[in-house]
Amino acid sequence: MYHLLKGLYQHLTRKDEFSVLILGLDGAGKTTFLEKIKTLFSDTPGLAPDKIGPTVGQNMGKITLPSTVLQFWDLGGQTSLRALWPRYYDECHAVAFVVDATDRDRLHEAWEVFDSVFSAPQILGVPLLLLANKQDHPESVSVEEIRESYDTWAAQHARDEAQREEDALDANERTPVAPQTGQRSASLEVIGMSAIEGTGVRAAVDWLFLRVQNSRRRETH
Ligand SMILES: Nc1nc2c(ncn2[C@@H]2O[C@H](COP(=O)(O)OP(=O)(O)O)[C@@H](O)[C@H]2O)c(=O)[nH]1
Ligand SMILES: [Mg+2]
Repeated sequence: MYHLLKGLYQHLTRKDEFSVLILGLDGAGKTTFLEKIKTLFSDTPGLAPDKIGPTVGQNMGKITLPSTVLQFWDLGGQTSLRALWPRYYDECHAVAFVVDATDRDRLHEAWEVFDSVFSAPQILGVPLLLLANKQDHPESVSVEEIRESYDTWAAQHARDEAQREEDALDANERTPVAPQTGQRSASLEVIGMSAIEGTGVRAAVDWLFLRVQNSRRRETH
């Protein structure tokens, strides 16, 4: 009974406030994205791109949408700072992962980091959006190519994992590897964006806004 009443109370007084993590390698454009969100969706304009330095620690930005508050956490992407990300996983309602589509040399590194987010147990069931940033740049990889690049990397990664498992197991005890990540990647949403110019930023926020409303995690808070 107590739990029922507590649940009802929480339901009635619930503020629709959701946390969105902005993750990605350093230099991907996470802070530029956050500042553009502030400019487009709040009364206080965000920092201009030339005023943004490397992020040490975190930046936060809150925007108010119809009956909903979205709180964005832009976490530092340098290797040393990535170790802090999992501390935020339990509390987040969605993840926006930003990829620098002009940096072909670091795409694989981006996929490795993306995969570590993707396969974190706390992130299962949390809406995950991939943003192919810097689409304004003439050298940038298109959304289709970004998806292809990830799929190719993920397929290879799955084969490597299966091989490792096979090597580790006795031939009689082999079990098929769960294709969980593969299944999820098929439904992965990729949006092209230019955080500097603002193209795709509204589409990204709209997607996150809609998805957090239906997020399973919402029910547990
Ligand atoms: N051409 C282009 N450059 C961008 C874009 N977004 C960010 N940048 C640049 O990429 C660099 C890193 O951006 P920043 O937001 O600090 O990346 P963070 O480390 O992920 O927070 C800066 O020089 C930005 O001006 C974009 O959409 N297009
Ligand atoms: Mg930053």
